[in-house]
Amino acid sequence: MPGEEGRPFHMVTPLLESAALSRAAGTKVYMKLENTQPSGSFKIRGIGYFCQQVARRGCQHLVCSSGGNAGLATAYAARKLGIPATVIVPGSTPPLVVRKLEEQRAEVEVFGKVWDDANDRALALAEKDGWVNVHPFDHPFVWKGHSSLAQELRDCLEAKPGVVVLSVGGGGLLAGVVSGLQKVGWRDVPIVAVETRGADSYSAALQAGHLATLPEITSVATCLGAKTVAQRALDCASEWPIISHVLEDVEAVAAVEHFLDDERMLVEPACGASLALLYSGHLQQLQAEGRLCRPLPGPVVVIVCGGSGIQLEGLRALKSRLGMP
Ligand code: PLV
Repeated sequence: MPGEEGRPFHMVTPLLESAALSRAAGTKVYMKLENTQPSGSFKIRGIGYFCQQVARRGCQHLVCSSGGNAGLATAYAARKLGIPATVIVPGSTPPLVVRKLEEQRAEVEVFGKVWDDANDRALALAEKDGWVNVHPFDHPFVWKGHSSLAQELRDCLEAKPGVVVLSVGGGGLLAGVVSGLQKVGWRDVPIVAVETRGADSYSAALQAGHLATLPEITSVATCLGAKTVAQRALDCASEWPIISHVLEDVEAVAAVEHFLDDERMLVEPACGASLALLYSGHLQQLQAEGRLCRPLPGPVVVIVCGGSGIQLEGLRALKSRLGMP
């Protein structure tokens, strides 16, 4: 019998049809509402699982470098497990997230400009005795935890999806979903892997045929801002039909606003990127180019990955920064 700490920390999230997204995409769209997870994003699936595993092996202190959401998941899991946590965030992480991390009783350190800087600092701290580094996207436990998402889709949908749409930062969500789809036997369901320009390290790696490191992160979708993706994410592309797609910050932010109006939920631009694929006509464009079937053999599932680093004031600020009306 698994005890309390053996139970997963994540929730089984709702899968809802969206009339607005279906209208925009010209086909039936389901939203997998990962924004309703404790800690505000899908991250608790993989990171919750990782933290449980290392706690069993005697970890005494968790340290996580994060754009915000992986840190929030770590802080949540750490509190449940009764282990202290230190979260290193880069300067690009909104102060709102720092406050939320402190509310979860994590010790917070702001270090460097982008996530990669914070990662260097976390790796150094993790050298201490009993400390364990929680990587936000590059660990098999993290992928295994994220893979539970595909099982839930399998339990909920009558027919398999025609396509799964998700956002890519370092590629942990992608790697988890691929492994989950492999497990449930939905072998021919393509995935559209969406990034914003200026955080497009997956697209860069696919084009180069090997891992590529972006010189800097210029996108406002800071939670997609890993300069280099995980090797596993790149390997997935040779095992699975993955279509990489890059769109603009303005489209991702406009999608955040549309989604708020349509579905009454506020998400980060990192998640807006996936929504923009549907709102801004990119899905139809992929169909017109013959990269996706038309009609699709099943519904679209968009992973609403969520994110806690946004409030109305922040959305307004992003719009004015991007010169949006
Ligand atoms: N965010 C990571 C990495 O940031 C973090 O530390 O929180 N959607 C949201 C809302 C996210 O927070 C993230 C990752 C992603 C998508 C992308 O997930 P990934 O990294 O597994 O591809 C720099």
